[in-house]
Amino acid sequence: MHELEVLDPATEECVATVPVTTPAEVGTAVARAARAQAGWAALAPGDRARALRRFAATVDGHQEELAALEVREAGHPIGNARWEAGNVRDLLDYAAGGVERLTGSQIPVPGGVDITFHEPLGVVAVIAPWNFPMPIAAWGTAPALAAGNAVLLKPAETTPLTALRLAELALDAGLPEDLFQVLPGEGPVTGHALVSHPGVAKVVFTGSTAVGKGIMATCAERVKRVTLELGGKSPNIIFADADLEAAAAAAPGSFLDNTGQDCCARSRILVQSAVYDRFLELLEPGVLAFTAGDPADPATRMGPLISAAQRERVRTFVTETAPAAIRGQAPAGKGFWYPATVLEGRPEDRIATEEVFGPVAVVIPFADEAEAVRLANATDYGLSGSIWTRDLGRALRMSRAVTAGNLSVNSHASVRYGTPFGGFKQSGLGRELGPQALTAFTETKNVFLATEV
Ligand code: TXE
Repeated sequence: MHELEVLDPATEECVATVPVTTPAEVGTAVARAARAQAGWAALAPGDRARALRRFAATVDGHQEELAALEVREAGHPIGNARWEAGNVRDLLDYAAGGVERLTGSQIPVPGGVDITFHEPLGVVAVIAPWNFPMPIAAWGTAPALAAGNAVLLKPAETTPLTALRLAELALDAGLPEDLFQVLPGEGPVTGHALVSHPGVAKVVFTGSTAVGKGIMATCAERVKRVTLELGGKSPNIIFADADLEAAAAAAPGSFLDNTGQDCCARSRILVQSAVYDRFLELLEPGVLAFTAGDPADPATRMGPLISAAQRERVRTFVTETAPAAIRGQAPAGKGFWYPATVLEGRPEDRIATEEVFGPVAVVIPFADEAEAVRLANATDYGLSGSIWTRDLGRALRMSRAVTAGNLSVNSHASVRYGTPFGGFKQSGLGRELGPQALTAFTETKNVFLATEV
């Protein structure tokens, strides 16, 4: 039987082998999920909410175990991994709170009564990436279940372990058998079988823009519902009037957290020319503090990259450009290590336009607000970005002018379970999280009852 080999990215040791799901097994899983979904959708909303809250509590009770698993399969620092497990619990709780508030409406019309319902879609496929294996799996799964759907989750090839454990915990918490199944396997085989299966009503995909385009094309064949959360090349825009110390202290985490494998990474640092040199000086100690090291050590701020392939990809960006302005440290020997790196570059460089997905940022000067907007918007992406200024008017003007789905002013925070998240342009389609998260997993049905026949 064909198996996935899960490697610890910090040691390159094999942590586990996991059997892949064949296309025939995907078919069986869809049929079972459809049966489970019918019963789940028929439950009283309060009972569905209670089941999800039990699932949240079970995840909470296993936070340490899940975090340790995330350290092993993804190389995340333990402190970050604990946060991720907590985020899954929070997402399930938030979604549970939405079950009984997923109300339709009655709209006044002449000649009758008009009712709008939100009905579950049926079976939903969630295709998850490896960069945040647990939270991103839960972004799709929690609201989809809450809205009355079944979920088939395909985790990334490199990180199936936390997903498999979550499915076991769901059963422990009393969720119906087959309602939430995890189907490990390769993207083009298991993933494609799921996306193209006629019994799957919606696909939620997080991953590369190239694969996202292919998934959208496959979904188009059946006009299947699809949500895409793709890459980014987000700007961190620093104006001369900003609190420079605060901006420089926050910048390293914004592109080095998760070893830069973050779709929201602020990997293009745009700095107003008047403060460019000063900002680089202030930035350096913070970048150097992100020494890569053992993810199981609570003091570690940066782990390894996910794989040898990802490290090779990151290397191609750095060798092709100018010498590093700032370069941190990473262990030698086993493990997919890469040091924190800051390059000075030009807007047209590959490093300034393509997503690196590693601990690398480029710094580029700009003259004025108009140039900042032009540079910020000069990519095919539009996921997130930060604006550092003390001028409230400028903060609002920039927030409206930058074409991205998630902006932060004097902050780098992009993701909160209670606020909408998603990209403009080629960063994605649709939104996840926030108050509309459940509605995105429903079909709207309008019914008119004539009162004068
Ligand atoms: O992504 P893929 P990869 C970006 C980032 C990274 C690059 C490549 O720039 O360097 O993508 O990463 C599944 N049908 N992001 O190659 O291939 C696959 O099995 C169905 C940004 O790992 O897109 C995995 O589960 N599924 C990002 C998931 O898609 C398919 C997160 C993502 O893998 C499939 C990850 C197919 N034909 C990478 N092919 C973000 N937005 O946060 C692959 N998959």
